Amino acid sequence: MSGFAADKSHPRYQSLLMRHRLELAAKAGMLADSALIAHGRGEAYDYLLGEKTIPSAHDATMEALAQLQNANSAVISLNGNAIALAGMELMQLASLLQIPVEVNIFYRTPERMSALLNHLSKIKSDNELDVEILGGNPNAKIPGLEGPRANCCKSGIYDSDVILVPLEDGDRCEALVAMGKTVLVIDLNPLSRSAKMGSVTIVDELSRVANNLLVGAMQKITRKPSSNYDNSQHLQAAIDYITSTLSSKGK
Ligand code: PTJ
Repeated sequence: MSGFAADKSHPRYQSLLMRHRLELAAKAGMLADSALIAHGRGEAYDYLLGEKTIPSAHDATMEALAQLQNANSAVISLNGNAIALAGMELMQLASLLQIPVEVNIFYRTPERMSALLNHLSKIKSDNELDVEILGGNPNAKIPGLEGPRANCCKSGIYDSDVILVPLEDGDRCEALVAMGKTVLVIDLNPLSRSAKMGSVTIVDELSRVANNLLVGAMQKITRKPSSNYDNSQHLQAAIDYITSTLSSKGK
């Protein structure tokens, strides 16, 4: 990757690589002005999680995969940070699962939308992926939301029954749940409103989740969604993990 000098043996290689991906995406006009602030908040939680997938997050990831595989009409919603950090892996996942992706951003400008859509189209053509990329021509609105962030596509987010939303904001997550959808959230902050609102919240770093979902889909791990999945129990497991990390670091 151009301009990225860190050695793979560096203990924080993965974290540095993610920062570099965000820097490149910012230069290409793909990110919101506050994207790096949001990422920094995520990094702080990731540090407390030991920068690894904890068991409850792995379980939530497998539940999310089961939900995506068993949906009638699943979609992956992509914002600036998600595309910068794991655009390739999420496109590969969508291609394997034969579901569309939809670019749907909080800070919507025509310039950002076209930079993000062009980036995904390039990933698609360079890797010969079979994915429908939605978001360019929204023709529906998420009820209960004001402004451009309500815009979505009828054949994507609007009609979906299961939606994967990496780094969603609390309001939109709530609005999607109110539409009756199964909302799969990725958020390193187990205390966030989206984490609490989600049907299945994966408290893990987005690029690790994308990779775990992709590996699961490639290994053709198929299971039915659990009938008694308890999101709050999984959030509590993440909080307990963080608390135990803090008390052991204090010793
Ligand atoms: O591209 P846009 O316009 O849709 O804007 C995207 C951002 C992320 C800027 C926007 O959605 C935003 O401001 O997000 P928030 O409200 O700051 O929320 C970001 C949440 O994601 C926080 O709870 C962070 O802890 C979490 N987070 C940040 N980076 C990661 C993360 N969770 C998982 N993986 C990450 N890499």
